[in-house]
Amino acid sequence: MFMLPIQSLRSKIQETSPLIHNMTNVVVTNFTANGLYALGASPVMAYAEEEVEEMASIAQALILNIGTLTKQEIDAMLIAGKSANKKGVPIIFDPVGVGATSFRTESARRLLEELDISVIRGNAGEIANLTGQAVEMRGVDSTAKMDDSLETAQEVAKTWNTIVALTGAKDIITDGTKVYSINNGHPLLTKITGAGCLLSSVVGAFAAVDEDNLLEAVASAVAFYGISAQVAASKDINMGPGHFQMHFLDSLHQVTPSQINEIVDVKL
Ligand code: ATP
Ligand code: TZP
Ligand code: MG
Ligand code: MG
Repeated sequence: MFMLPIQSLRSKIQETSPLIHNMTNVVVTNFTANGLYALGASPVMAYAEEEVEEMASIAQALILNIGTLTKQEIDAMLIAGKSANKKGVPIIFDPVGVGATSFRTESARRLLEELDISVIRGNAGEIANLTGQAVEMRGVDSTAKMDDSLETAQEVAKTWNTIVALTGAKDIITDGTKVYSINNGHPLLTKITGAGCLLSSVVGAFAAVDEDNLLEAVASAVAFYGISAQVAASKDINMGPGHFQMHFLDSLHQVTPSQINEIVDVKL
């Protein structure tokens, strides 16, 4: 039986506190920083054109998230991204709401064309819109069905020579050839904002401590995140989104190796 290195990468994050440079949206900034701290990483948010080149060059991962994009922010992302590429810092791209407006679609294409992106993490609609299919989006939420998601994820991975994490009730992690299918997670994740955005940053933290197998690091991040959500939701049978958010942050910090082993549900 194969095993993902979930606990060993998680321990490495706790031991080394990798610096994660987030260029993210105004909705999820605080939640993302708290989630990364709970995991054991060191978050920093930095956006100014005057400093992003320097910040990205000293980070262990760079997260580009277009949730509340502006032209200025995309220009700054390109500066940060080129600096990260020069230093070999992995870039995680979250194409929030791509397909909802032409500005989002054009900006996502610019980032993909001009940067070498290590991982794209998005919902089914977002990943489909990156193939040129016009899939309807409800703002930042996916309305896409999961039927042909595997082919879509593989196509995006091959086109941009990257790893794709397509998330939803089931998650697909692929480099275009090898595929991990992950059945962890909890529906309450769809009732709080930033569940996807924080996951993209958590993927960055796992990528930051990975030495030689990025695909497994990304799958480990997504599985760990889903397991943490299940542990959080199990604290109370009547749990609502407010308490879930609080318990979820605790779980990212407190989930035990034996809970990971018991709950993990991954197929290769
Ligand atoms: P959306 O904006 O469509 O909600 P998102 O960017 O927030 O997308 P999701 O696809 O919701 O991202 O993924 C965030 C996390 O939530 C992932 O860990 C995923 O596995 C989990 N998740 C999403 N939907 C479900 C579900 N119905 N059941 C279990 N886990 C889910
Ligand atoms: N609007 C613009 S960005 C954003 C909203 C609601 C947050 C999206 O977060 P997620 O993680 O994709 O659900
Ligand atoms: Mg969501
Ligand atoms: Mg999202």
